[in-house]
Amino acid sequence: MKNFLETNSYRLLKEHYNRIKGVQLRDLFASSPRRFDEFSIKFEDLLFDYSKNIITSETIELLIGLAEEQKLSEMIEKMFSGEKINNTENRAVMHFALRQREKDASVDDVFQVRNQMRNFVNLIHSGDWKGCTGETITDIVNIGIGGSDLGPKMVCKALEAYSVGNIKTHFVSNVDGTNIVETLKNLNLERTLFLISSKSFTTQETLTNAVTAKAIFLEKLAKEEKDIAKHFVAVSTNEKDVKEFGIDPKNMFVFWDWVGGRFSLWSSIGLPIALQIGMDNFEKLLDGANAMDLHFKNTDFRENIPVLAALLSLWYTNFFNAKSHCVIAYDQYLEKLPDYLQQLEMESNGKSVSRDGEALSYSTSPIIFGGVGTDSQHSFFQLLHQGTQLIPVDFFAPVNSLNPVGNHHNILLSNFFAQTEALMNGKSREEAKLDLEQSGLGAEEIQKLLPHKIFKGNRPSNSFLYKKMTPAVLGSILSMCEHITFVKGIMWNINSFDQWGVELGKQLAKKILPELSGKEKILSHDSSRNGLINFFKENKE
Ligand code: G6Q
Repeated sequence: MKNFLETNSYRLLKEHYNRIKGVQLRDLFASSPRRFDEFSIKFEDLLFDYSKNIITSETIELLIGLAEEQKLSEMIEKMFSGEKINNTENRAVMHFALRQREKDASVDDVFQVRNQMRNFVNLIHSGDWKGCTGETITDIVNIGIGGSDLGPKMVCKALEAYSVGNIKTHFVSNVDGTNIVETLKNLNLERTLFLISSKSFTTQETLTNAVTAKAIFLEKLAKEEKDIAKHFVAVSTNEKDVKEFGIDPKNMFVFWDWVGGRFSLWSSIGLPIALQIGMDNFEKLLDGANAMDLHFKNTDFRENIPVLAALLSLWYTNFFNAKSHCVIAYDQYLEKLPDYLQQLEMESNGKSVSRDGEALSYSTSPIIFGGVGTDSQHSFFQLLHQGTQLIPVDFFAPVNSLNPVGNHHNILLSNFFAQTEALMNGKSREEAKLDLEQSGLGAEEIQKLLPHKIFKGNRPSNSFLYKKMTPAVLGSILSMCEHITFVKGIMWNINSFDQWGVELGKQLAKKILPELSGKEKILSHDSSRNGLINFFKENKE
């Protein structure tokens, strides 16, 4: 692996880019009736259509050449064989092992913990697990942040339709007291179970919320300290601190340092998911992910969905100079997908030094943003269609709705199909002029309005269409996204599995915290920080 700007493939791609950059997608479609067949892949219940990208078959060949020069196959092999490819933390990267079938297991412990999860979920669902007043549990409050929050929260939302019994999951992540206070306001503590989810069990936000939850519980409900065992369980790698917090290690679900936080929803961090949808559905989620793992590991790059999607993203980032990447779900169940992908991609690939610590002279992760269709259409799509930047878009949509009502789903999907067409084809000057003429406007008015009505088009998109939202389909989609992130990291020669960038702010906050108490004026920082802190102190009620 090297600086890919120095590869032969990069040079060839650059020349190819100069030839192809002005090509219009409309013309590519007009000249090849088989374009969709050529640039789409079916994988189980999922269809990946990447035909609306500014590419030809030569582009794909050259991008694959680049992947080969960057030794992508070797790195895939290394990850799946458990090598310590997270080089700055000296750790293996084995989230795939969490979803392997037992017969192929790389790590036996995974199945012990999964059994422990199954027993626990069964106890909660059967009502055999009782709170300290003898009530059964109906509400699960997950206290965690970052990777210990975003994945499970997104999946719980996405698979809401598969909920079993009357279990409701709630998520508290922010250290802003409003988050926990508002969450607990309408809950009956007698029926509430707190999951303290923290890989390290040292995260300030999570521990602050956990201590508050425990204090509220002790004040309002518990008669004695041992009642805690009936309402608090922990998901962590840190047994010592879990014990110290007062949680019985029997009620602790472990995972391992080879699972990165943002890749951990498949581990016991997924306990809120399993509690909401049941262990059988949770295992279907794992199976769907495993199927995609095998596809990624064993399929030729020309037919490999994560590899192709990653290379296309790189094509826009490093050749078309795209700075962002948009994700739109025409599926209300995926409303939290953009938040989750934001962490997955931006925390993993938001790096500016190589694996060996050398400063990079090329762009890495684009800014990920997005939302659900059709809401986003009425919000920021204006910029996608007529803004000055090229922003590739990934669309996700189900063929079948889990909530068929009236004509909603056809209306929804017609918008999805229409948006991808509008982005691609745009509206030419002639077409816009004709529209205005047909609306009966005079020549002067048309002249004035015309520039505002033109859509340049030629804006690329991928479409991911799946039969319907199921645990297995979701598992495949998420595993695909993880592998896309991994492939980009390899291409850019960065370590996608650390996140040192989040440390500095944390350290500074620790220094500032004691300064916020007491009356004395703060003069030790720059004038802005002093001014802000002193304004805070003077006005604090
Ligand atoms: C994710 C990151 C980060 C982490 C949180 C919570 O990949 O590592 O988002 O998940 O900082 O960490 P703990 O689970 O240790 O509390």
